[in-house]
Amino acid sequence: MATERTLSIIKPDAVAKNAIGDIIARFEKAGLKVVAAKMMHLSEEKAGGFYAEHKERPFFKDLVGFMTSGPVVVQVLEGEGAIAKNRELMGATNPKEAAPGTIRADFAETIDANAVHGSDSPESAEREISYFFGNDEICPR
Ligand code: RTP
Ligand code: MG
Repeated sequence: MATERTLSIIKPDAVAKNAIGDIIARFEKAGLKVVAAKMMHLSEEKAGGFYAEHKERPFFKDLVGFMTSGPVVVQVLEGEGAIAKNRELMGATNPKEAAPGTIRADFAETIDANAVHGSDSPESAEREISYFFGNDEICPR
């Protein structure tokens, strides 16, 4: 499998729980490398643009409200099959359906406050990485 990059966000609920380190440790233990990272408090515009694909969905307003409710940690993860591997570590969108041992099963409470985001395809990964990081902010390793 090819080396890939994916965008990961530790969402406001997980940051508020002091789970940043535990979550990043799971990525690293699974062989993913952090090649870019920053903490930021998203504006409505930045969060809305990020989730533009969901603009017409009934949960869009709540999603943007939640993503702007506190700081997030945004990172680029690199590794073999990084996109699928990250989605596997995250678990299902709804934490109640997430497999035991996944990040969402262990750190998330609800489908709204579900601890992490991960790109879902190579196309989204490319768009999402460049939405948050310039090339000079990514450190190949
Ligand atoms: P994400 O984009 O955050 O990694 O999550 P995902 O791919 O697993 O889920 P997606 O379908 O892209 O939805 C984005 C986020 O919107 C919220 N959501 N709420 N109330 C609902 O039915 C509903 N569906 C989705 C979740 O917080 C989800 O992470
Ligand atoms: Mg998604």
